Amino acid sequence: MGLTLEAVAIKDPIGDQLDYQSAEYRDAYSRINAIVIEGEAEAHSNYLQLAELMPDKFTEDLKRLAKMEDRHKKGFIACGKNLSVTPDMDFAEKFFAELHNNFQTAFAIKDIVTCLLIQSLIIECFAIAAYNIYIPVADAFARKITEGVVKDEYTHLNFGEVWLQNHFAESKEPLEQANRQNLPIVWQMLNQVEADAKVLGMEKEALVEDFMIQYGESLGKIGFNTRDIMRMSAMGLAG
Ligand code: Y39
Ligand code: FE
Ligand code: FE
Ligand code: FE
Repeated sequence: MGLTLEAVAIKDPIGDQLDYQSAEYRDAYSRINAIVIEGEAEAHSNYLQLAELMPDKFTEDLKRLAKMEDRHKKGFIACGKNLSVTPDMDFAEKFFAELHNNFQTAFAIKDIVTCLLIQSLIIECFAIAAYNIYIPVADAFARKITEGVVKDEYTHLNFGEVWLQNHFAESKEPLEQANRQNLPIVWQMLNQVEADAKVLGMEKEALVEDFMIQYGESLGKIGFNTRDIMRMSAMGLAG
């Protein structure tokens, strides 16, 4: 009895209806898959750049995180190949351009707080939300890969949380400023992929909800109060 109920609960009704071989699915996948591959590649290089900025005692950790991102990228490339999809990398590069530029600008002035906010908080929370929403509707091959990846992303998020928590007093203002500049970009990015995500069985509302929960929880761990969290996590989120 209990077993039957559980089996029903984990079977996703949307997942069952998806035709992973349809032209529509594969077309949408060519963009979402590219975004994830590009995101993982940029995350790899962002952690290597953070290793340059941060004190030596973090170098080993950051290189380990970078290596994980490189592995993630390879996993998602395999997911695209498995569906015979060619990822639209031009689209993906443009998709990340604004966040990428902001990270590079912060790196150039050795602004660790902004770099961590962009990569370890915003991008990791975006990844965690997207991967958690994707897993129940993914094809069996991609599901397995994504389940392994999402565990790592929590480790990456934790790295940023711990450092920012330990430097909260001096990071509070710059974090609010960097949040104001970068969070609206994420909501715009989400709007750009809303239609493609839906074809893959992922609803924008679910992505927003998951992101907000994850990001809010992180801001809380770092030291922000509930009022700050509400204000910060809705920044730039239009209806
Ligand atoms: O740290 C990481 O591994 C993050 C780079 C990966 C970003 C993944 C971005 C996912 C956005 C997908 C949007 C689908 C609706
Ligand atoms: Fe990753
Ligand atoms: Fe990540
Ligand atoms: Fe990551």
